[in-house]
Amino acid sequence: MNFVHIGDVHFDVAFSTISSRANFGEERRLEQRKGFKQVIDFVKEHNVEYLFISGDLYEADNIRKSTIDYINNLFKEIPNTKIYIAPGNHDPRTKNSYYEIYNWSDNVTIFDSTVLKIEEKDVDIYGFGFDNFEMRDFQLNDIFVSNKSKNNILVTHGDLYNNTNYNPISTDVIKAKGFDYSAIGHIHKRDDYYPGSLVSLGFDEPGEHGFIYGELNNKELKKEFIKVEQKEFVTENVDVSEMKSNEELIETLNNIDTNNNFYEIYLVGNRHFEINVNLKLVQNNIIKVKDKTKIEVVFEENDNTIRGIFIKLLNEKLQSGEINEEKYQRIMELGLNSLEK
Ligand SMILES: [Mn+2]
Repeated sequence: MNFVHIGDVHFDVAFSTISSRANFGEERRLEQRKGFKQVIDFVKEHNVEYLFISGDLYEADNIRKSTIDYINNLFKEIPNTKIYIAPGNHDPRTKNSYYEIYNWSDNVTIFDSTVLKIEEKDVDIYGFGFDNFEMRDFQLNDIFVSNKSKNNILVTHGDLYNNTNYNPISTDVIKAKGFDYSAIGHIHKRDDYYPGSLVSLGFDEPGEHGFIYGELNNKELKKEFIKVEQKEFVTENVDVSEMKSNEELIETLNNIDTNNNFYEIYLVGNRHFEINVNLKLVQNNIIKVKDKTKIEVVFEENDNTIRGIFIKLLNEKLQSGEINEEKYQRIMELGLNSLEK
């Protein structure tokens, strides 16, 4: 048998933290649609028998019916593929959720919090998901693979690495159960269990994103990661130590080859001018600029001018822990600016 495993699409997520630049959220939502369509096209092309969606397919708070229609119409385009959805903590199968009230395509099965075992010709599928925004029911403990000679697959949404309220399940328990493949969702970074988010949701999800294609025959698993075409998120440092003005800084930012990706810039080093970056003057692919520079303070130990005494006092306050680094930097800049006027 063959399958595609996707997780954490988060359709209609607000993208609130990174939508300060015009149309960014809208553009990203289009990428979610495009990425999902790429999955369906792949399923068609490779005659994929099973599509496993391991939760957080959409954001319950923001999801629009038009998006559900979009998803379901694509499901209808692959009538020979069996689709199994394990709802997650962002799209739980609550009483008034779309999982309950919507008329889904015939090829779709949606799990709830009770473990369901589905016996197909060449695979047994065990699945369960969230019926509320939190879940600590430990259903995995009660699952026992009944036919060990058959292919066995687990489909669920949960936290493998932390004891949270999001279906905490451990890799040890999963390994002991003897599944041939575990299709899990929740963590957005890809590893052996998680395919990661289908489309990256921000700068904390750098690099390539996509889905898993697997073939499982006589308990022999072959799987590969399939990249989904999308703009990637990149974080880069720009050292301002040698720069003399905002203009020079903005020129430097505009000369970065962002190669159609989204950039977040950390300004680092010692600054010699007051940093004030007007994003309107910066290329569109740079979404955020964070100032992490430090002010360079040159002074002599025996400097007994007001400036020297001010610096010494402030250094003492930092060393004694009376003020933190951030406060130190701010007071130092304000103080030196006013003393040097
Ligand atoms: Mn989740």
